[in-house]
Amino acid sequence: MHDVFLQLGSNMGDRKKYLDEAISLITLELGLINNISKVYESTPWGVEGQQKYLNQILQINYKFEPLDLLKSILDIESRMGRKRIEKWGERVIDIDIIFFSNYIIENVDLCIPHRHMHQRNFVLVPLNDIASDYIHPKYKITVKELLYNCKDIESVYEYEL
Ligand code: PH2
Ligand code: MG
Ligand code: MG
Repeated sequence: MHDVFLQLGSNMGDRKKYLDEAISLITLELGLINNISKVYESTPWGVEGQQKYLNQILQINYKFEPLDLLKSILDIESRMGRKRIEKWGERVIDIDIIFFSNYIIENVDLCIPHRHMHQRNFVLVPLNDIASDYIHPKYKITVKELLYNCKDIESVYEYEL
């Protein structure tokens, strides 16, 4: 079994409903959820003029390999109505692989651990909720230390349900 951390993001329509729908599909189709962070709201990182994001991190047990997971995630995103029009465009759902056990994979289609995770509070804050002592396989420091070192100045707020 692989220990996988996924990040959910939504910044269109009923954002909380989309996070919950993704959680149901992931549980049914990918693997049991071990742990789940609180939901956080933040301004879109790297783009202007979009609705705020809700983000949440899940830890799941996954049986297969990274490319299988990527394929299933893209399939869930498209069934949930995600349209890919431009990079960092608004989306009903984004599901990103943050860690896949201690794998390090760096190619054009897939980068694990997530390429930018250590530079973004919207990833590190929820991840720190459930995996503060987890060690980044490439940088060899914990999530807690990544968060402490992170230069991102954007605030991430706990979302009141
Ligand atoms: N995802 C992006 C770009 N910017 N900003 C926030 N706050 N949350 C996200 O999930 C996010 C983003 C591209 O995937
Ligand atoms: Mg993303
Ligand atoms: Mg994505």
